[in-house]
Amino acid sequence: MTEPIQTHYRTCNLCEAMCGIKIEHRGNEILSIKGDEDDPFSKGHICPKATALQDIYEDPDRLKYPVRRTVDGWEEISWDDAFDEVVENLTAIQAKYGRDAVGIYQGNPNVHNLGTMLFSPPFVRTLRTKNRFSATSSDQLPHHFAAFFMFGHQLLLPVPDVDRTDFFLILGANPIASNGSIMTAGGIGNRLKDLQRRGGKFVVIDPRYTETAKRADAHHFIKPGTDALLLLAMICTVFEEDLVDLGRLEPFLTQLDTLQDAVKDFSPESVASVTGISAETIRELTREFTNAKTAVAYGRIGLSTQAYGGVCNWLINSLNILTGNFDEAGGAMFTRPAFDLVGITSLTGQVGNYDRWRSRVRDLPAFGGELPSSVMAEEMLTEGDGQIKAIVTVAGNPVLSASNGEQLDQAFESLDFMVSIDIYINETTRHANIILPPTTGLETEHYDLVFHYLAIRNTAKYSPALFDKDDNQRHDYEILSELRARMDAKNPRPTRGKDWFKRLSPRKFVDMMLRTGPYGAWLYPPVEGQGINIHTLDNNPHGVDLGALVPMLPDRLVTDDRKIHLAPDILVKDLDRVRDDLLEKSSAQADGYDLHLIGRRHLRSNNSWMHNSRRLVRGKNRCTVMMHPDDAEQRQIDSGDMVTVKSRVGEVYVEAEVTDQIMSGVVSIPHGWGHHREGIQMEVASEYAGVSVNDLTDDQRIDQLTGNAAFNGVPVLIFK
Ligand SMILES: Nc1nc2c(c(=O)[nH]1)N[C@H]1C(S)=C(S)[C@@H](COP(=O)(O)OP(=O)(O)OC[C@H]3O[C@@H](n4cnc5c(=O)[nH]c(N)nc54)[C@H](O)[C@@H]3O)O[C@H]1N2
Ligand SMILES: Nc1nc2c(c(=O)[nH]1)N[C@H]1C(S)=C(S)[C@@H](COP(=O)(O)OP(=O)(O)OC[C@H]3O[C@@H](n4cnc5c(=O)[nH]c(N)nc54)[C@H](O)[C@@H]3O)O[C@H]1N2
Ligand code: SF4
Ligand SMILES: [Mo]
Repeated sequence: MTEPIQTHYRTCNLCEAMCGIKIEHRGNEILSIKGDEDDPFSKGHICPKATALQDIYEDPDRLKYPVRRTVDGWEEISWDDAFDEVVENLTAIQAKYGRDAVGIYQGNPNVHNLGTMLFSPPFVRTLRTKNRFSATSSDQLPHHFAAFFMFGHQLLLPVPDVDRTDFFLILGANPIASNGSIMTAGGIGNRLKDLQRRGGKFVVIDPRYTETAKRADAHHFIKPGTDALLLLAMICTVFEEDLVDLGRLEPFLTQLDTLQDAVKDFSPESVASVTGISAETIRELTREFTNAKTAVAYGRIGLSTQAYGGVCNWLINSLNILTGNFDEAGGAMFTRPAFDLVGITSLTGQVGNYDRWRSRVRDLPAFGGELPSSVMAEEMLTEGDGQIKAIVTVAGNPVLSASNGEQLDQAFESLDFMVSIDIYINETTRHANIILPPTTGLETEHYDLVFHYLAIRNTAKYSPALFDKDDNQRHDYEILSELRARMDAKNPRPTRGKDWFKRLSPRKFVDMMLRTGPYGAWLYPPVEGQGINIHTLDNNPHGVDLGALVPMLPDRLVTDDRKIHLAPDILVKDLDRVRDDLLEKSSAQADGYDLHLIGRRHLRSNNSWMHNSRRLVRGKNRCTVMMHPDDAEQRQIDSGDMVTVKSRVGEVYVEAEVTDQIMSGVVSIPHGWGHHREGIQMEVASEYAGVSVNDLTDDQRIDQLTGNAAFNGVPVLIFK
């Protein structure tokens, strides 16, 4: 008898948009993946990547059992042997060289995975190493940095209230391609259309005329890495033209005068030529922003992965605050999620930290318990006490995603031992001695711990696993738990007291946090007279809508004085660097590196790891270097020509795409490609290899303040 067709509802966990999806399947056979019209948040929206969940599930290249690298290639081994070998090596290396000799790198899918979100922290603590790294310092670290110093908690990230704003200023983000980031808003395209339909406007500031810019009411090209100046000039104008409107926030703000003083020299006239935006445009933009009934400035990757990311994020918050657009409907707002990570960590004091230790080689401060990903290679390659001799990577592919990938290749190769928890043998994991492959996607249960808390509405949704795992498979959290237990057993001083982790499954954990959270059983009854617990979510497979964002201040603040700090010293001081580098140094570049490199994302791609889905990668080559016709003509380059792009650290040979949709002087290559490297086992990805832009980005180019990678604005030269 054939099995019946069944329907399963869940949340797509590939990007931050948290789209509800509806999967029809017969047993283990997937028949269709569509948008879930009944999901109260995403309302049926999906993108082409959702269907690739099927490709990942069925991918013959995906590892299903642990493998060990030998001189004759990879061999399958048992879980028990794999765990033994990993723990033996890690403990031996720590015993011989000290705890910091083992490093760990956690990649992006960790934050899209309930199990790793809950079970990584105890595992990391068990390693007791200072050499912790993650994709955070290649991404949103500057947001955390600004939040920590302004609001007292690194996780207090404001999100733009897109559904209610009248004026949306987007800097360095391309949500039509990325589907939004630190702004979880399924179907962002429709939300932007609604904004325009209700008479609102959105304006994009970007060195490229992006998919989002094309739909905007206005777009302004900006020279890469100069947004801090634009924001300073806007704030300067707000003060100069008396446009400050603190509203409700006035009693819980400090350092207004310091901020005014800090920005006073940055007139629109003084920054116009450097940013490429005229003084008149900057003033007009500021007036439009302040005159709008509600407005919100929002910046993402373009601003946080540049040399002044910390300052940019501080200034964006400040602009919103000064104009009455903070913690108010239509402005930048904080969320109140059902699993309230910020609430709990505010109570326990885990609000973040800065400079508790420094990196050994470059002396860069740790933030939030992690060192910058840009120092990872040198910590492995530079000999001496404290050198990293072994590394654990969890759901990360730094060879393609962190700066100076070729150096990372060498660094991983030089290690005594490496273990990767990953589903593929890819550019990074090919260096591992052992790979421990978890379940993924449709085989896992899901509650979006991180993205509910970055969402533009308060919602909650739990998805059970669609497919049972095979007996031989392990979930990420089971792998982490087992490693932790075995490491602890070998440790003369085990990390005691955390053993409740052993007894709590992710589902029970979520239930406990929901019950004690802001909508929990006895505190707030929003659903049919009952508070939320896991059963509420079981009974609402499309998700539960908990309403629009609400004002949260001053209660949510965690600064000592319960006030917003508008001008933290450390950020104000960094303006010297902005001034010196951008206004005082000549912009002429040494060594002929006369173009500035930026990145880009494509709707059908997701960082480095989804290129093994044929339906996503097929079609026209997307891994091209975009350049302006004037720059191309000077170098006698035509579209389709193969060209060499060279930076201080490396070079790539790539197809040129000549287009006036990029600012002259700027070129763009997407990240996540470069699957030509030897030894990877991803057949489709290898066929569509492309080149890695991170073979050009420079590990020495960081935001000196936060340590975040400065991928954008890298000086390069191009020739045919
Ligand atoms: N030049 C440039 N570089 C960039 C960026 C840029 O804009 N420009 N963007 C940066 C940003 S924002 C980010 S977030 C980083 C991402 O950087 P990384 O996180 O290092 O890279 P990913 O490509 O996301 O790699 C994810 C890895 O996780 C594995 N994986 C997928 N699902 C699972 C799972 O369920 N469990 C486990 N254990 N493994 C899994 C994949 O096989 C892959 O190896 O890249 C950064 N790099
Ligand atoms: N389809 C798809 N979706 C994704 C991802 C993906 O790889 N593919 N990755 C996910 C991840 S991990 C993240 S973090 C988010 C990121 O989400 P977004 O931040 O929206 O990502 P991008 O599309 O890289 O947009 C960054 C924009 O900044 C511009 N830019 C570059 N340099 C500068 C600059 O100096 N100033 C200004 N003003 N702009 C600049 C670029 O031209 C680009 O348009 O996307 C997520 N969603
Ligand atoms: S937008 Fe993101 S969450 Fe929505 S379907 Fe696409 S990948 Fe999944
Ligand atoms: Mo990211």
